[in-house]
Amino acid sequence: MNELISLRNKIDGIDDSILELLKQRMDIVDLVGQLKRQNNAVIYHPDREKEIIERLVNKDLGKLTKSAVEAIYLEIFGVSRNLELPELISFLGPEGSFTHQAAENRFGAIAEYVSLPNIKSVFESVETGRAKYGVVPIENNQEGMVKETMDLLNEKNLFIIAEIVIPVNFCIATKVNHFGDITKIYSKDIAFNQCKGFLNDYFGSKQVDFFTQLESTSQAAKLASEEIGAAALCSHIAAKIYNVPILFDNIQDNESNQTRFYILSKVDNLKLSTKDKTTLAVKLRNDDKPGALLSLLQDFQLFGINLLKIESRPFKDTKDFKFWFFIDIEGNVLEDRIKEVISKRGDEIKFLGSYLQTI
Ligand code: PRE
Repeated sequence: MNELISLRNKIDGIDDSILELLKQRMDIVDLVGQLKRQNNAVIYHPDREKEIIERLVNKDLGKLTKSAVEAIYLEIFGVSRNLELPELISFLGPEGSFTHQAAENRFGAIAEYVSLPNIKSVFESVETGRAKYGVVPIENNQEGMVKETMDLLNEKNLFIIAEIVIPVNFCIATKVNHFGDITKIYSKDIAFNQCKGFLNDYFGSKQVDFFTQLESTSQAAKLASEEIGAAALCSHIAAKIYNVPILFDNIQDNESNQTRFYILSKVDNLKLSTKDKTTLAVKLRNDDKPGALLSLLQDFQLFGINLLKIESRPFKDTKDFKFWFFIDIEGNVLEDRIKEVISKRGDEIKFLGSYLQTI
């Protein structure tokens, strides 16, 4: 028995060394991946994999067979390729939407993007690992909070790892050189509504069918790229995707219209900075007694935590008219004062993420 224990101890020691070496290998694979992404090179190199296996199976393999070495290495290559793959980012589509613009602002041109039809499918793509990060809208400063995003954050187990704020800017994109030559403007109802002043000044005398309403502003940009005389009232990114020149920029009535987006991830990605924000979902335990909310706010005060936002949301799984709170506070969960208030409140608080505060 003692002999078995000592042999197992030896195996444990060797496994530690194998793991350490695999970690070192993955660090290098990561660098290879970065190089490949910079040069837009292909990730999968079956020729290189074959070369590695052939070199190894021609060594003294001891008790290992060639096919065992091959099987082990094919697994390793699979893990490597996964690591090297450009990050797949899902966003609330369609392509050319402001959420797409927010995603591109954050992740740049190297990342791969997938446009999904609704907020729930963005959450699910990150949950299942099909996408590494998901980008969804959370708030527009004119229209308020996006309820679906708050509710899904409460239901699912994803973390907010960053927020992005972008101005809602519209432009007129067309291949026509002079606005007098535009024969039609395509766009979406919201965009038409948000640019009424400009449209009235420049195209006020036109017939109603001059303005054609579509499902999305990217569809508008696509038509503007295809039809002679057509223009699109759309976002910059939609104009860019369909390669349509911008004739007028920033034509929205309201200059202060901004939308805030979240980047979602399966891991909380915690990092302390000088100005962080923490988002919580709070279900008060004694909400049938007076002062339940007050006692939470007093805890924030006690621990020196500044409240940034509080929104109430209904519980959907009960017939009662009960609600929970979506709360933003200043600070990071890595700070003791925030850790303490969360542990004091126990399961009343669900942590949704700590990230750099941009507004
Ligand atoms: C590596 C991974 C994937 C490729 O298919 C080939 C080899 C490896 O794990 O060794 C590294 C790599 O990307 C490369 O050498 O090009």
